[in-house]
This record gives sequence, C-alpha cells and structure tokens, in this order.
Amino acid sequence: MTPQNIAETASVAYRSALEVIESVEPRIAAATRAELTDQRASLKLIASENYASPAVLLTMSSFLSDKYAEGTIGHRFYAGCQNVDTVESLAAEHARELFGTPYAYVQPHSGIDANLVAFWSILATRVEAPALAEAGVKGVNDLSEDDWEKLRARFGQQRMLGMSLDAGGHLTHGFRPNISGKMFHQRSYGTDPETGLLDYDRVAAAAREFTPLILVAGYSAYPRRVDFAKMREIADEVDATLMVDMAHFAGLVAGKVFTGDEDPVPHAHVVTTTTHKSLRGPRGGLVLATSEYAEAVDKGCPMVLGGPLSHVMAAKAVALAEARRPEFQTYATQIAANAQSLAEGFLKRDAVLVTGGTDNHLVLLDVSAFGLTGRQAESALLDAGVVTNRNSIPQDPNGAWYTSGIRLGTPALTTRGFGHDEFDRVAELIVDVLSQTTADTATSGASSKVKCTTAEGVNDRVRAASAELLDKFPLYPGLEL
Ligand code: DSN
Repeated sequence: MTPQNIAETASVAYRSALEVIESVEPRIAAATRAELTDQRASLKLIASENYASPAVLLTMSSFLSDKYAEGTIGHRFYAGCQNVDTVESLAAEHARELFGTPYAYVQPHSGIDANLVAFWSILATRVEAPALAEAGVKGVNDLSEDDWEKLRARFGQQRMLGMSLDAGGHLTHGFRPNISGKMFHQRSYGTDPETGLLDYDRVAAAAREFTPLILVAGYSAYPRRVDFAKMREIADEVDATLMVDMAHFAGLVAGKVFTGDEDPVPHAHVVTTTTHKSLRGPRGGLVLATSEYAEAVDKGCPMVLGGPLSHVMAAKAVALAEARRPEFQTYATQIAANAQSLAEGFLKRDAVLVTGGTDNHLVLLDVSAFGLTGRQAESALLDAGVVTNRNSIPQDPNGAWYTSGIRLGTPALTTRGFGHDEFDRVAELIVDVLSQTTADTATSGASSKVKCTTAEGVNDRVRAASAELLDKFPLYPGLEL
C-alpha cells in the first residue's frame, strides 16, 4: 500500500470506529477526536513520547483483547490460546532478530512491569535457585517453614545500585517512592559535579563498597551515551548482575545508532525497555535476557504480571517489524542528529544545557539561567503550545517537584519529519518564551516556584510560528476524522 492508500483506508477505519463508539459514549469519541486535534497542533517535545503508525494503532483495536492467556507460549493456564501463541511468538521473534538476543519476553504492560519481571528473574536465579539447591528441593512449596523464612530473609537483604534521580536515573531503579526501593537496599551513583557526565571510576568505587546484587544502568533524563562494556566490567568485578533499562533509547539501539560498547544488549545480563518511546510502538514493555535468566523471565506472568494484553503484543509485533526495516535506521539516525541541532540552537542563544550538549535523543535545559523553576518554564511553554516536561538537574536546589530543568526530546517531531532547520527554530521559540517570562516575585513559598508571567504577545507569536512549522509536517497526513 502507498502512504496515501494507507491514510485513506485508516481514515475510513477510524471514522467507522468513532461512529460505533459515539453510539455508546459520545464523550469518549469526542475526547479521542480532540486528542488528535491537540497533538496535531502542538510541538511535542516530551522525550518519552512518539506517534505510532496507523498500523500499530489499529492492531490494538482487535478481538485479541478478549482472550485470557496467562502463562507463556505453549504453556497457558487457559484453553484456546493458539492465536495468542502465534502473536506472542511473532512479537518475540521480531524482538530477538531486531536486538540480536537469544531471548525476548513481550508480555510486560509497561516499563515498570518490565523492570519488575527483570528484578524477579534476578532474584529467582541468584537467590531462590541456590536456596532451593541448598535445601535439596525442587520448589518453594517443598521448603520447610524454617528454610522458607530464611529465604524470605535473604530476599530482604539484596542490594541494588542505580543512577541517582537527579543525574537522570529512573524511580524504578531502587528509589523509595517505588516498590523497587522497598524490595532492595539501594544506593545510587551520580555524575561528575563539574561536567555532569557519568564517571565510571566513581561507579566502580560505589560498586566495590556496596557490592550490589544488581547494577542498574540506563536513564530517563541523561543526555549522553553510556559505555555498557565498562558497566559490565564493573558488574563482573563485584559479581553483580548488569541490568540495563533502555526504555528511552531502545529506538537508537534498534536503529543502530548505538552500536558496540553503546549497545547494551551484548553486555547486559538482562535488558528492559518500553515499546512506545523512541521505538515508536504501542504502550508496553519487553525484557531481553541471556539464557541464564530466560527461564525466570518467562515466568513473569502470573508471577509478577497479570494476563497478557494480546492485542498489545500484536501491536508490538507490528512495531518491531517496522523497526526492522531500513527506514527505521534512517529515522533513528535523524533523532540523534535533531537532538544535536536542538542543542546547538540553544547554545548559540546562550542557554545552559546539562553536560553542555547531547549525543542521544534528549536535551536537558537548565532554566535557572532564565530565573525560572522547571515548573514555571513547563507551564509558560505549554501556554505557548510547546509541550515539554520539567525535570530535575544534578544537585537540583528545587527538588524533584518544582525542579530547575526542562527535558526535551526529538523522537516525536522527528517522526513528523522535522530536521535541522526546524529544530533550530524550535530552540529559538523556546528561548523566546523563556527569556520573556518572569517568575512572580510578589508571591512567597510554593507559589513563588509556580507562578510566572509571559510578556504580552509572545504566546501568540510563538503559536503562530509553531503552526507554520507544524503545517509543513502534518501528523498522520491524509487521515481525516
Ligand atoms: N514516564 C517515562 C518518562 O517520561 O521518562 C519514564 O517512566
């Protein structure tokens, strides 16, 4: 099918679907239409968002949703799962081929779920299996009450080392507000206070001192690449399992922008990701593992996960098939090139970037240089039609709620077709808004970190300029609701 045929056929499919939905709950049909209108009209710079293809989106709207299929391929707790087996096998095969890994598990419903499966697989392999062997039994039901209590105590003693939140790490890497922080004793490694860059000697020193069971690498707000070969050396030295959460940059791995030591798959024992960020698939997660951990990962449902979302696994298969096409490599290369253009656009306008730039898909702008908190910058930009999210910067004086940074990513607008000139213009528009926004100093306490005012006329000017850019690169061109 040509792109034009696809758009026309998808238009018919969406219009028909919305008419059916409208007959039951018109407000849902209206909100769905409004979401497309809003997404079409805004500059989407949230680093973790993207636009999936009509093929991916349509795949999720199917009868596969109605089937229960707890268990794994060929080994389900329900009868009649032959089609789900086909779907899950295809998604796993595409993932294995795309990432060059012996084993892929495509059931996780999200990134958090994928990480929970990974944590469980490491605990099962490194804590539970040796305890069962020591006791000379096959399963936990065969353990005596005493041995069971000892095993439970051993689970509670395990340690995890991950990147600190303000350096760009993720909440699920052992932080207290997340279940991972309650499961593990946690310590974090930060970045060099001068450069903002990962310092592998510091990571190694922290690993030697803390001797974690799990060394977590990966980030959601670090604008640089990671040397996973070095991280593996550190893990091996302290007998830790290296787990990489590549949720943010999976598209750059799939698209062969990150290769060699920057590709986590050959180096990590377990790799997790979401499928909807730079990978441009449906919302969901997946886990890749070496054969040592595969058996435990395969028991993710019902150990950690509820019944698989078969319609979403089908959409993962479609998205992964797309990511195996040569044009996905072009797309991934453009994501990184566009992040460079965005960073250069800021730097030439004297804005301050954490680490001084980027070499992945995101840029972290320090908005304290504009006299604003991240919260103020986020809302000022939103008023001008620029969708971003606030984010902590290293040693952030404003904490994780108000923050001093704005995180900006290029995957979504690259999907629309933006290139160097457009991202330079985006930097110009953002600097235009932020340099003409002032914090509301008349207020005190929390309000002083929230309230701000943008000079008259700026928002209208920026909205008009954005509309001009967006009109050149329509979202889902030809798709009419
Ligand atoms: N919510 C994702 C992000 O924005 O980075 C990660 O959880």
